[in-house]
Amino acid sequence: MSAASGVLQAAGQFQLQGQVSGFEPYGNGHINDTYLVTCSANGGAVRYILQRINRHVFRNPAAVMQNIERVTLHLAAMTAGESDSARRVPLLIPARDGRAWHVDGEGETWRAYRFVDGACTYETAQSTSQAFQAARAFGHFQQQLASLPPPRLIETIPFFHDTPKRFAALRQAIDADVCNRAALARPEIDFAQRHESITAALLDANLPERITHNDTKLNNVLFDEATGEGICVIDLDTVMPGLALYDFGDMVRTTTSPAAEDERDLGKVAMQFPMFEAMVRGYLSAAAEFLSEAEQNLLAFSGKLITFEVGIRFLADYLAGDTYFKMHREGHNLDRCRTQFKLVESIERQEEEMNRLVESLAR
Ligand code: ADP
Ligand code: GN1
Ligand code: MG
Repeated sequence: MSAASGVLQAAGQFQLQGQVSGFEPYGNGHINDTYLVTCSANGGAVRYILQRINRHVFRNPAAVMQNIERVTLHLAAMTAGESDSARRVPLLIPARDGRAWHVDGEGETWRAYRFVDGACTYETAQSTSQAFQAARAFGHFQQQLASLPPPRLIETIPFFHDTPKRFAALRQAIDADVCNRAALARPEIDFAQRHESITAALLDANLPERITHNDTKLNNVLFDEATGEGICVIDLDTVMPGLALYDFGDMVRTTTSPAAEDERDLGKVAMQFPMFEAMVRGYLSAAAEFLSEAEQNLLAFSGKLITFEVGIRFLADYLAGDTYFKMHREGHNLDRCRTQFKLVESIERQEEEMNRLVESLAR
């Protein structure tokens, strides 16, 4: 079957309105295959997001979907009655058999979401108010999920933010050096090794387990085009038990620098203090009510650690032959690693000042 007919066939398995009139690849995600599907219904067009889950990354796609089904139903119940409630949660469209997902003849897992109209994503923050909005949206998300009834969500990728384990995986990739690339990444390998001592700090801090998003890239928030509000948190594959600071840290990584994640001009990469300040304010506006003092004290550090962690993941993938993250050019993962490490350095230079700011804003 051609790729296109696979997409069309999968689309046909969901309870979409009208007839499918077209589809196109959509978004900039590194993991799943995402399509914008358009249907013609009642003389108009209705859009959907259709996704094929990456089963190399998610070994148990049914578990991913069970989590997402529970989480989206809970969020929908929490937001019912709010203005614009249907646009505040990515709502799953059931398959024709009534299930929340569809497995095709090749064993691929598909899901469909209602498209949130009048909203957009950004790769880098365009203003401090956007940074505030993104951080507030993720803080609100954590706050809403604090009341999810048991059982515990399934860990869709075990040890996802276990930085020491990520470091061990990097070490393995360096030792194996299957593509003979270690010599091309000497400065990055040295940088990683110099920072090994920070890897265990969050795990050792005895912080409370919460339900967290775990992939809080700026482009996983939809912003309302009219108001700029961070209206909807998307990309729920990794919502699972975690630390609040995994989410805050990844926001620092993707929201405070004006440069894209794969920028080659490292002179453009920097932790911009006003963006950080807006993020802390936005996050605390939703999360202060449940965050412990220990969590608040580590907000700035989490930005450094998660940026480092994602950097070593890019580096390990480069050394292992680019098997995990989608790539669009030669050396893409090494470029991504370099921007992460540059940002770690920038955070290091400002960490004390960042800590002082947090102290002045926290309870
Ligand atoms: P990935 O896991 O590959 O990052 P995402 O779930 O983040 O995939 O989706 C990729 C992109 O598709 C997002 O960045 C966003 O632009 C768009 N998108 C995803 N879900 C929706 C939705 N329900 N409504 C509108 N746009 C969406
Ligand atoms: C991946 O799916 P996406 O593009 O939102 C990755 C994140 C990384 C990120 C780096 C499941 O996120 O962990 O931080 O790329 N997702 C997974 O850009 O590994
Ligand atoms: Mg995404």
